[in-house]
Amino acid sequence: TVQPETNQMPSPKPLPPCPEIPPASFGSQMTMERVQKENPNVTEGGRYTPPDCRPRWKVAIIIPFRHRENHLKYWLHYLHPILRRQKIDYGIYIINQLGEETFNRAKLLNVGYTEATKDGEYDCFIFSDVDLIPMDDRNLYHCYDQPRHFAIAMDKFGFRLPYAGYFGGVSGLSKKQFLKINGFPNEYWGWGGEDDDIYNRITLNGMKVSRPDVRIGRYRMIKHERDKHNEPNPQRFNKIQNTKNTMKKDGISSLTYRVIQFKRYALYTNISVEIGKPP
Ligand code: UDH
Ligand code: NGS
Repeated sequence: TVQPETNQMPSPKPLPPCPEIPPASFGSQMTMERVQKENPNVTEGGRYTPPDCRPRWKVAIIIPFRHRENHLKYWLHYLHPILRRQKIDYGIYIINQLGEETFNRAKLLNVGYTEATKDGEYDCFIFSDVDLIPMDDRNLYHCYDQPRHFAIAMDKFGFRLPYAGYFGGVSGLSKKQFLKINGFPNEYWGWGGEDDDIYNRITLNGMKVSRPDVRIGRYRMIKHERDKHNEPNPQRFNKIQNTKNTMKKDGISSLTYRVIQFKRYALYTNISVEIGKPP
């Protein structure tokens, strides 16, 4: 009789049991190397153009940024594949506020518009927070005949608009729409109100906000603590009452800043800027 073959190899250690609660979906385990491997057709600076058709839009995606490296890895991991599937031509621009002065989201977005315009022939600008991940591929990242609000149903608001005039999170304007409202305000230092000011600019200039269906405009926000140096701005309530008077002077027409570093990485272009401090 034939003896059963004996295994000469030491028997492999059994795998440990899987954790009862699976690891957090936005932990710290994502790496840029992995995202790069997943997106081989994205070219230097985070640019992409579909290989098989003529894109209808050239979209600059602009992200206001400071000290959110971990969020950025996840944003790139989720967004590059979604954007590729949407068959648009796009480039990713991270606008990094240098120093530790009060954060100024809207001014960084103005910088992003200006720098992207110098870098490529974009006709559409999408402004996205670094911690917002769309959940539905049908939420199309291009421009519309009215300024677009994309992030209309965030998980933290129970997948509903928090108020009718909400324009925060992710929004998009064509070049023409952006210039019509003189861009965004530069004078909102700290948290809050700048998105409401932009909403006012849009309606005061005879436009209205376009939005996707509430079932499509769903987002997950990566949970985080309040950032340092971005405290709620106590002037915000007064300022949003005055958009009509301030928008003509304060905007893309009055923007000043200094680029300290312009660097193309594999998955995005990083522009580090000095934008000053509150008066
Ligand atoms: N941002 C940075 N760094 C900062 C501040 C803001 O990168 O230090 C950017 C980032 O893209 C962020 C966006 O600006 O997504 C908007 O930031 P925000 O602070 O206005 O908005 P968010 O809703 O946080 O992310 C509000 C405070 C939440 C406190 C929750 C406590 N549990
Ligand atoms: C409003 C803020 C907006 C902000 C929105 C959602 O009250 O800037 O809440 O905030 N406007 C003013 O403060 C005037 S959130 O819940 O995401 O922190 O976008």
